[in-house]
Amino acid sequence: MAKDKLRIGMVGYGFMGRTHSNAFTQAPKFFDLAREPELVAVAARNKDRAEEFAANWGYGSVESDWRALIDRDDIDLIDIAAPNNVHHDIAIAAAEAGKMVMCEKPLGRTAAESSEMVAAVESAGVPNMVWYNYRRIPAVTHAKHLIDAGKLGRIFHYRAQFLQDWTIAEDLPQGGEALWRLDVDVAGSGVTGDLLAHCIDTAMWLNGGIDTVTAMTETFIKERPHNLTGKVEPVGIDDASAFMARFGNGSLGLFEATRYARGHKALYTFEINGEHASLAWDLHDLTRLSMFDHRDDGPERGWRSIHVTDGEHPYMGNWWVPGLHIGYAESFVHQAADFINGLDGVEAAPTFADAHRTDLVTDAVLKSGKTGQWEGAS
Ligand code: SOE
Repeated sequence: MAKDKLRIGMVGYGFMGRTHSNAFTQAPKFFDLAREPELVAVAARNKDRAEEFAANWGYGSVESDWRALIDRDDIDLIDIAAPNNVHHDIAIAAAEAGKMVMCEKPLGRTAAESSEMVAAVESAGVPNMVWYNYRRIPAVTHAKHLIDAGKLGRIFHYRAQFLQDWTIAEDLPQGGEALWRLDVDVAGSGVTGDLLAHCIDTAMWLNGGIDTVTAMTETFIKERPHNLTGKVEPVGIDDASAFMARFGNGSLGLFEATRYARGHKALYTFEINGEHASLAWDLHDLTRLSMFDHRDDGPERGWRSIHVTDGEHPYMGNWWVPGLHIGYAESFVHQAADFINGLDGVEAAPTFADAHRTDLVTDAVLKSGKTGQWEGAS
């Protein structure tokens, strides 16, 4: 029997537009989905680029204004893969039009923005989700299962880093298509909203809510030419951000993100230490989960490296044969599959409300970076 369609309208054609489009294309080939995703239309201001993108990914048509996409009655889901400054208006308009909404992270530039977005999807009663994709790397999902099964016991410590090095050059401009992440008006913040938000989302998923934080933030390059104005303008984003946190379960957190760690391209790592066991994960070796279990026999006790590629590991039974890898792109495929299969009952997280809680923490980090005080984060 033919499945009902899930008709998708995509806003944006950049890096994230590609990861999301690939996810909707691959998901039905590997997962048994409740509905069949269909790439109906893409909206973006640059019509030529949008047409090229649509032809490559198989979208049926192109709109040059996202409002036109929302007005269409042949679209069920609006997927926002555009820069952060437009998430708020698009998500609210989509929800008010009764569309399902998926949004790239961070949900808002601020928690105030995302709280309005949560109110809009909740009052419209539309399914919603934010693309915090790293939760769905099988090794990370496996960590969640081990923690939830109580294998670690009481948790004492959580630490995470997200290190990059692509903005070190002083003459790198800010603003415009590829560089909007450096423009505070568009991005909302620097590494706090872009990179720490991932670490915070995973941390709260694995280890529960964060109550308070104390942070330091720094902008190393204070002025950069702006691609849109042609002038040298002050830089408003944080280039590096580090914070300590107290989790609701009593454990202590240590987080760091920077775009100034020469040699690191996307080194996202986390470690969690409990009374019985510890887990560690590294995005550059993403199929492996390291585990130390103190309950192992003494002479054999040590860090083991679990190759999370077996059929019984999360998501892996849907891919190739045991031992063969999947990667970054597939975390988005899993997210698309979980969203679609969650439509008929089970809510697939992170919802807008979950992602708003991450924005509350990033707001508190940025505030503490200025005040030098501990700040409430929930
Ligand atoms: C920034 O370079 C970036 O692309 C983030 O925006 C993504 O969310 C992250 O997953 C990889 O790095």
